Amino acid sequence: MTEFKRYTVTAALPYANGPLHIGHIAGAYLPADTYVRYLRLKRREVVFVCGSDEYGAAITMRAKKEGITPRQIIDKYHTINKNAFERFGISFDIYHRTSEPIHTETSQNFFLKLHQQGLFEVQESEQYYDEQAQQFLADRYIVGTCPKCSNPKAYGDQCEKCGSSLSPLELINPVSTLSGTKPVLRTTKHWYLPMQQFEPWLREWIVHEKQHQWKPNVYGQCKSWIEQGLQPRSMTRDLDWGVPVPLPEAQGKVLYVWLDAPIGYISATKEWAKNNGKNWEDYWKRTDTKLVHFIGKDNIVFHCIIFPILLKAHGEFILPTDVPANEFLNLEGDKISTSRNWAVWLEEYMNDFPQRTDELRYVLTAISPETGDSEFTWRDFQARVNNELVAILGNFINRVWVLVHKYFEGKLPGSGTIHFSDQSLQQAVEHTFQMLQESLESYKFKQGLNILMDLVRDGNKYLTEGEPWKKIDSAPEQVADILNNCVLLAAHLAVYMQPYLPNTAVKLFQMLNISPNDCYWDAPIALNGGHQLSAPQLLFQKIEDAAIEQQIQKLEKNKLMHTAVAPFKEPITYEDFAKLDIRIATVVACQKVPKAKKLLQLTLDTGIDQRTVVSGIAEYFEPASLVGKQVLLVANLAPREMRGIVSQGMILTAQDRDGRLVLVSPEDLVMSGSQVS
Ligand code: B3M
Ligand code: ZN
Repeated sequence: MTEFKRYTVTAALPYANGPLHIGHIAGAYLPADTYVRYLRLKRREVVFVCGSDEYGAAITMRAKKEGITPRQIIDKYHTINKNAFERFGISFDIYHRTSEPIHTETSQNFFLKLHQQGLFEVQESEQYYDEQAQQFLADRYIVGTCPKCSNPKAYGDQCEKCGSSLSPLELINPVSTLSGTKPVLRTTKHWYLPMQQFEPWLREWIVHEKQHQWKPNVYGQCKSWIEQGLQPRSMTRDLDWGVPVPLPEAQGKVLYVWLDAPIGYISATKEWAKNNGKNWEDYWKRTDTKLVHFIGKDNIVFHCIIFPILLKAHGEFILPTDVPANEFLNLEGDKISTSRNWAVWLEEYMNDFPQRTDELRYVLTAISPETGDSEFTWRDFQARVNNELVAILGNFINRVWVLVHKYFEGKLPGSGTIHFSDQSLQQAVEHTFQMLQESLESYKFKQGLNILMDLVRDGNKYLTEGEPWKKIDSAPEQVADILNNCVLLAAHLAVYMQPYLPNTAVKLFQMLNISPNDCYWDAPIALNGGHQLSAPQLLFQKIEDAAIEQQIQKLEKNKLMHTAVAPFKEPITYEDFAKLDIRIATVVACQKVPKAKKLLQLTLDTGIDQRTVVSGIAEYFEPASLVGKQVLLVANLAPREMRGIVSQGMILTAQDRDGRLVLVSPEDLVMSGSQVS
């Protein structure tokens, strides 16, 4: 295996078009941060870059929705997200922006170099144009019927119902979301990356080099892309929001957002290097640098196929060594969705659970979607915090500190350097060190966390079985020995937990009364007899039922507010409406229709006649409960026969979100036969 001198670690640049939720954190930022904290503990040279992705249709669509400019959108969400990451403790070395001039320059130069090499194929093609809005339409701006599953709301690039990726030309009945009109085809010119030319190289690189190195979910996606055959992909767009294409003949065109965004990692590194006296090229152009991209699974093709092709074609850059992409995190049985507000927002979590970022880090790692989709539930969150962090980790440390203070006034007994006198404890520590390191190096963060917690369990067991409270009078030497072993174990835990639980580690170092700077991954921990420990503090507190109930209720409320309602029907004229004769009628009798589960037979007094109406509401009403009620009747509906009964009209009901029907009735009693208009 290659020895790397330095690390360039990137985390996907979030679109600056909305706030962050736990799915983002679990998908990319938390594993990246855990990894980087580990590397720093190993005293490795590392830069950790991220920033806002500020171009593309994702931004312009949001701006349109909020009724403000794209610039206002990115300023707003860049600030919000940068602060949220900081508050949560994601330790980027820089959180940059793709709207910065250094990024424009970097991505334009990148494009120009490829252009000068004659890489791009310039092609004219027909693309959808909105004549009313006077612009070409990004794929996302076009909706229509999916040719594969008939979903009427498929986007120009993808159908979210069946998951097929589409091109706008495949949509049936395309409509522009800008103006609601039918777009027309117009000829336009674009610069295409001939991806197919790179297929043999890509095959060699991915199939031969990465097959056993990359995670199966990542490798699998790449392989299937290659197998399907690579197509030329346009690297320019007709949009007014983006990095301008640096060619005189490309007036009014911008770079494809998936061309400029990954270059955003490079421009962020440049900016960081400039501010920190480093040479950015060391981080991007030297083969002894390990480049690692942390992303979610929807970004795999861009980071494993398209960006590497661009880097390779450019010629001066290294390629990613690893792309440890995660799958998705679901929430309480449903996909996380920004538009439906079905999410736990990072900012809200931090407000509702102040000073409890490590708790969320712990749980999100414990349920990390490393190999498949996984799920966050509030009950599980509570259980893991209470039964693991509080009951296992917090409890061990607390017991040890209380005992050392009780028996030895908080001073480590004895003199000289403390070593493990218990063989099996020493072995457990060594084993943890090895396994944890292996897990972290291979992006198995969940596994690493389990190994760490097992060591805490070993500590608890050792303390419980040692029973120092029973021996303090008869064998104080033995008690001293047990507690020294426990404190030494705690000191190791403080080091090993740092990547996962950085704030808890700080507290533990305070309690140990040693500086975290003196302890790093490979350094032996020196504790001496006579060393004074600080007073115990509680590392974690129980999460109460009420707090969890409140979160669940908040989600439920959102669900109610965001349940999809049917779209409006085609407009009608007043004359159309006036044809309906809707009357108030009073139920005078009601009975079930034999052998028809859903039907009730109602006798209605209309003020003019008494008539029979059959209605499909039997599942929701007891017949007797309806007698005397007033209902709305469509009185001039042509009679229809159902189960041998002629129904003269129809009564009006409304459907609840769970499909339940309720009667629509006048608020006050009115005369039967009153017209409704
Ligand atoms: N902004 C997509 C996303 O947030 C995109 C990532 C860019 S990484 C260079 O899913
Ligand atoms: Zn579909």
